[in-house]
Amino acid sequence: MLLASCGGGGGESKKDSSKDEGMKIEQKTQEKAEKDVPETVEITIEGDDQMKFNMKKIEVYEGQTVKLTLKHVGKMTKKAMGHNWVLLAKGVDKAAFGAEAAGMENGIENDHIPADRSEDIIAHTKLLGGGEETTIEFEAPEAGGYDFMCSFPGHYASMNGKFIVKKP
Ligand SMILES: [Cu+2]
Repeated sequence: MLLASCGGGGGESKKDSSKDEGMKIEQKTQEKAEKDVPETVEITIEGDDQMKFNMKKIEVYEGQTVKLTLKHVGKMTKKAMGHNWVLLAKGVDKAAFGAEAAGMENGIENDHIPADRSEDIIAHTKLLGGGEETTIEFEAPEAGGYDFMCSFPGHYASMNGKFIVKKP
């Protein structure tokens, strides 16, 4: 009787430990997948004198450090054809933001970034004229789809795209 109860108990504990092992293996696989994502991702996006970005979609992973370089490959001045790169927070109305940024006073001096909209902006560059470039660094936000745009007056309608953040 003693033996039987002992065996039963042993069997039960064996079952439990194999369950644990299964969970551990699953966890390890997840950790490994995350490690395969580089800590930093470098992106270069160009704006030109035709009021265009050279990419419509940027993809990164959640939590990655994004090193983004904006290059103005045109020749026109900042006043005539300025470009910036603005990443809007989730759910921010692109058109409303663009209109506000365009209509602001002293826009050129303030990179066409409205001071009171900082909560609606994840990251942004300064405003560039032809031949200039700038690099910013920021952490990729939580997974999802975001909008990026140039907030120079009249540009957001053609200079915009999707910033996709994927789960590792
Ligand atoms: Cu622009």
